[in-house]
Amino acid sequence: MPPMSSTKQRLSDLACFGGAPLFEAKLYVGRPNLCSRDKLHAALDRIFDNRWLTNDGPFLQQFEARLQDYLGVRHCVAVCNATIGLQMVYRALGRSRPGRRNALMPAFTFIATAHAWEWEGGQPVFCDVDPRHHLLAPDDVEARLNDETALLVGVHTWGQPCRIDELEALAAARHIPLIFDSAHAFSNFHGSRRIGGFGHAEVFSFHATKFFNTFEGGAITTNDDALAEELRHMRNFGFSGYDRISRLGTNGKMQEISAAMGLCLMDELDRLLETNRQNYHAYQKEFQDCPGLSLLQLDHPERLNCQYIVGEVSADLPPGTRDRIVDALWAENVLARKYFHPGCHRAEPYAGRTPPIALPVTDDLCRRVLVLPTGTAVQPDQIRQLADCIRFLLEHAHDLQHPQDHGR
Ligand code: T4K
Repeated sequence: MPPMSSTKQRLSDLACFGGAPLFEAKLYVGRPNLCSRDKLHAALDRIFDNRWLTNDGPFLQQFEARLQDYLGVRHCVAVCNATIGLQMVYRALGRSRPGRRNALMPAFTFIATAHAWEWEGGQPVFCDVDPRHHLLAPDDVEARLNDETALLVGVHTWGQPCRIDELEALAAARHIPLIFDSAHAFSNFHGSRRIGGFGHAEVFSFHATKFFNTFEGGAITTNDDALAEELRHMRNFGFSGYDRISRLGTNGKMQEISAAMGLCLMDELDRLLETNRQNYHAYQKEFQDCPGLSLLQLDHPERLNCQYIVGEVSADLPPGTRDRIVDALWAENVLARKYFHPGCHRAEPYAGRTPPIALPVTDDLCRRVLVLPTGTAVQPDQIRQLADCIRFLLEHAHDLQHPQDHGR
């Protein structure tokens, strides 16, 4: 194999044209951040000593208490993943208005936001987002609200708080429950409060690819005592005591080892946040003069987890350029992602439904957005090399071949 190439000067230097890849080891979006091995081993020893592996164990209780304290919210119900968490909240709140099946939500989100509601027998109604922040647009929500609306779902996309105050006003005026999919927003602030206590409930993801993870996992947060109790029962098959089943439930429980991972990683949150913010600023610096690609600018990066580095390929470049850039990056061992492509409204089972909806901003973003690697597995000099490579790719956008299959 030819040696790694640190700069690309000719087309033949590109890995997609036979050159050496920029990086020897793959750079991933969503490479898990890890805690101290020794700490997790010690926790595992205690789990073995306890012989208590799941079902409301001591690590889970401690983890939930710590999350409540950290997020400044009355209740935290840890779950096995955010998708089940969303399903539980949708079921608990989405049926308060019988006969209504529609939940308004952005189409520019991970498909789980929509699937969880569909899974509960509802029907997602997709709304557009704003081009600057990629967040649910309240005016589009207002235009689509009607007597069939059961729920309003905001998504704190890329960790940015969505337009919470306006969505709260819209939901309150119509007496519709408001839920936030906060999968990206753990530890982030809206004003002086952390995300977690807004709307009727919020749902976090602690999936391996999130900056804070519990292997798989998530948490529902709420200030509503009755809702929290209902969710705790729901999480455990509907049991409200031994031999007492008080409602329909599921298995949404978080295991002890996941709660232990969460506790260990909470001790390292400052380090993880610092790394992400440094990477964010390094990316901003490297890409400030990069014709053809602009990075999403966060309003207050010092108050956000900065876990996604989001680029937008210029609309002036030929159609398909984003896809060709992503393919070329994969060949260089940079596994950039096209989140969120396709938009939910163009994915099954929603795409085949009529009438087709026009969501111009979403459609445009889905064609142009790419997400770049960050987190503790990415080093500052790699960001510089990556920026040089992307600049070269953009300069030669017209020469790039059609997307090739790099083993995806
Ligand atoms: N709502 C929103 C807005 C979300 O973004 C998500 C999830 C959810 C709800 C649902 O949350 P959970 O039910 O998952 O708790 C990934 C994640 O699986 C998903 O959690 C996340 N959002 C979504 C944005 O990204 P994929 O299909 O892209 O995952 P995958 O396997 O391709 O992994 C992404 C990259 O991370 C890969 O390049 C490889 C790398 N990776 C992944 C894993 C699992 C690693 O290096 N190590 C690992 O262990 O969805």
